[in-house]
Amino acid sequence: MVQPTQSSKFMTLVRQIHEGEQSHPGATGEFSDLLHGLSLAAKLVWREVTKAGLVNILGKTDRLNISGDEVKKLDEFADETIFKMMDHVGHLCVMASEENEDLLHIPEHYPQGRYALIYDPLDGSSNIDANVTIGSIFSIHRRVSREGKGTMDDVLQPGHKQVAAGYILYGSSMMFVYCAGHGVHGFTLDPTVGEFLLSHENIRIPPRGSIYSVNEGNIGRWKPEMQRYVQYLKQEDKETGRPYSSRYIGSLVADVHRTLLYGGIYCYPGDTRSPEGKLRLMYENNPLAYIVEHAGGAASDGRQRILDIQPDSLHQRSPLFVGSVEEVRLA
Ligand code: FBP
Repeated sequence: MVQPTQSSKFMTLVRQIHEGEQSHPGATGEFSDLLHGLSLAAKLVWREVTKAGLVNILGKTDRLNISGDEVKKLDEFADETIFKMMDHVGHLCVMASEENEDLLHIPEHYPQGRYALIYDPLDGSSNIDANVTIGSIFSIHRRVSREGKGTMDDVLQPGHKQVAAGYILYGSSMMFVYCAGHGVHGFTLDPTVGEFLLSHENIRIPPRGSIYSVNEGNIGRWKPEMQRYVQYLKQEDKETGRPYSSRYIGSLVADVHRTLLYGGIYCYPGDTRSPEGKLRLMYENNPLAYIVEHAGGAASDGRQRILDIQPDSLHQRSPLFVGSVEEVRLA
């Protein structure tokens, strides 16, 4: 006789989203379709990532993207896979990808939907060939334009207007971490059944932490106050738990995921070479800030809350200080 259980052992990503929607009067199931489509695209990317060392998908495409970064074969595959998996679901009116200069419109022969999808197809590209954890990042907004083809206004909305965001980790295991306004949840892929199973329910970031993550190789280009801040973290002082430990993978999703679980802070400040830092507001900072804030943390550009920044261009950058609320305040 089967005993009803509450265990999350059987909580798949699709089931949790469905149940989440059922508790919302008027929910249309569009969301579960969107997140389900993204999770499927992620599985296809994961398949290529895991065999990258074996097949000729490593290395470069000799193409530069809008930010002048070299485009790697795996980037391109991930970019196309996410677009092709999402262009016909009928819930999107427009997409924007870090790898593409302009908006990605939904093909005319597919229905235009109520949402806009913004994504970084493959984050941490400098680590691809070294088999280090990389990821994909996504952000979803409700359209503001009335109907038909989506517009720039549907994408260039402040981060606090996001209705969902998340990232996928391609690491020792594959994880799908998302928030749709009701807690941050992590699912781990069980490759034996090909399903994402709930492994980290309602993630909460510790209010404090003693790990800092920043590329100190840039210290010579930092402002004096940023140099002072990192020097402060490295001084000996038991009372304040210093010195902090330094951890820097160089894959934003991996560094932020660790910060989410262990606490601490990840920083990519502006510097003399790039005053607005390196990271992109729409594809990287907004979705990660949404996740960390919903887990009880904070995210700032050093002056204001990331989610309050009114974007004015698709590929604009902003400094990022994200992590435990006390650590961001200290920074
Ligand atoms: P992309 O790989 O998507 O371009 O992202 C930028 C990134 O690789 C982040 O993942 C990472 O945190 C950062 O750049 C590393 O930059 P740097 O090498 O300057 O420390």
